[in-house]
Amino acid sequence: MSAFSIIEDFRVKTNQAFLDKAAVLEPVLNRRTIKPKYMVSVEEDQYGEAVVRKTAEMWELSSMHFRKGNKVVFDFGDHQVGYVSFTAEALGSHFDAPAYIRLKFAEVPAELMEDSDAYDGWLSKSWIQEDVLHLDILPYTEKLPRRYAFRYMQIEILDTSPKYSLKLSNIICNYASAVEMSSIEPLGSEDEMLNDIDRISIKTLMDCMQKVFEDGPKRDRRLWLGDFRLQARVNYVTFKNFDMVKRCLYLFAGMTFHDGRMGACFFHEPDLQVDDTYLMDYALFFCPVLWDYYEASGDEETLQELYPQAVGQINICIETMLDENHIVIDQGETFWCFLDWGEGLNKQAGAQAVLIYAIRYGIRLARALGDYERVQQLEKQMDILKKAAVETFWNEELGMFVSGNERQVSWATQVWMILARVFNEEKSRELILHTQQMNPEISMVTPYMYHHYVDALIQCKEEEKALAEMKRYWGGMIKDGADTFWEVYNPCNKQESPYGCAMVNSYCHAWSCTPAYLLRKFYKGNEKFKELFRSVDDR
Ligand code: RAM
Repeated sequence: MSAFSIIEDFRVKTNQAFLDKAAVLEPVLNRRTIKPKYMVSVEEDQYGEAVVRKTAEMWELSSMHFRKGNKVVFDFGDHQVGYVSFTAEALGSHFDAPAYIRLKFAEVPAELMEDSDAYDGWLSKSWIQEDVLHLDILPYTEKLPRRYAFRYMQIEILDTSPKYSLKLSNIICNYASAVEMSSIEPLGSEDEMLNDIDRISIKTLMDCMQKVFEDGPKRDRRLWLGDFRLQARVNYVTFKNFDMVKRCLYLFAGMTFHDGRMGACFFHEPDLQVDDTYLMDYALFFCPVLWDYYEASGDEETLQELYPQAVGQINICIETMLDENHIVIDQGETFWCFLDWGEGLNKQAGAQAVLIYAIRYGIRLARALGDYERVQQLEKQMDILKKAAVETFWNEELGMFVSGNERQVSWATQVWMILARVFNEEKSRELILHTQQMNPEISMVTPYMYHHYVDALIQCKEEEKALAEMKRYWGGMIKDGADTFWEVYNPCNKQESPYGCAMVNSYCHAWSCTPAYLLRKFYKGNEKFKELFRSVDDR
């Protein structure tokens, strides 16, 4: 199902002072020169999986000559985000025709086996990272103007001429990120799998931290509120780059829909623009993002300035999105609330739960500012919404919450009702265990939703199970070759894509970086999990 929103005559409300604050906080990116590690071949095995084999060392490149039909794949050894350059020379009697080459950049090897002409998804094909170049004069150092996200770079020689062959050298990626990973202390677990999961999570976040918290450096390369909330949480236990969070908060607050609703997504280039997409859950997340930021940074000025807009998102939902029974009105198949990319997922009950969840943070914000009238009002609203949620969505017979007219049972609905604390801890625990047992057909397909599931398990004091699920899911991605964590991962369907074709899936996606947060916040330093971590003396 294609999911986007286009508003003709889109009107925005701008707070220039906020946008100016955000502009001043634009980071200067750190740059590093990265060279490929070696050359490889990528071929399909009998199961259709990509198999990578090392074919040559980089020093061997100086004696290689490439002609029409030749392909060479450079492996940079890890995921990179940056600007690539290389030098091409002609060897032979005369350089009598331009060199004609095709470049392909891939985050995972499977992308190199795909034929972009066969792409039939609903997102723009322009996200596929390939380019065709004519090199008119050789020797020449090509500095590719586009930023790529990749580990593998393939150069295919479409043509030279019978009179010359190509020699390639100086292949370089100028890596860019707003942060440095070397500043982060390793997790230090006895369990190597957890160390890997943590390290890859942090690498994923680092590659997404550019001029804003990008959702993915391959695609969409922009700031989404839902992704931002999770990225900021991981950032507080790792890079601690408060300025970038502050910048992104002020961007969302600095330009909204004309009626004050916050956009789901923000474009920071070529100029600052809020997207004409409103997602109820994402807008509500402005409350937890602001609270988390205040809690981590102690920046009261920002809290004060942005508080009205944060609680404003709650008010807008209460005033415009509920029916007379205090239930969120289901907007069906339109792109109105996200939750997850699962096919056919009904969002109604989940949206109700996110509203309750956001109110909890609204209360914290109001308390921190001494706005007790608002605290009371929000507490009252929360009780009404919880009661309505149980009355409308709880199905005693099934022992689970249902959603929408079709009374659909999904994982997302249960998880969000738990995170909303609609039930007490014991009943929530029963619910999550029962959900595991029943395994509803409408499952979870993104690391984003899996994060909330693991978070719900932790909230129900099922930390061992949470850890096991984290290892199974994120560990599964590692076993499947992840250098950075992916946008979509369905262990039962590796070709799963919300976009109708996996070629535009992103394989370094910010919302999948949360294990570093969960591990560092809930497990490290926790007595119960002491044996998972090496003591300081052992290091
Ligand atoms: C996709 C991206 C992004 C997400 C939105 C809802 O475009 O994956 O990360 O937040 O969907």
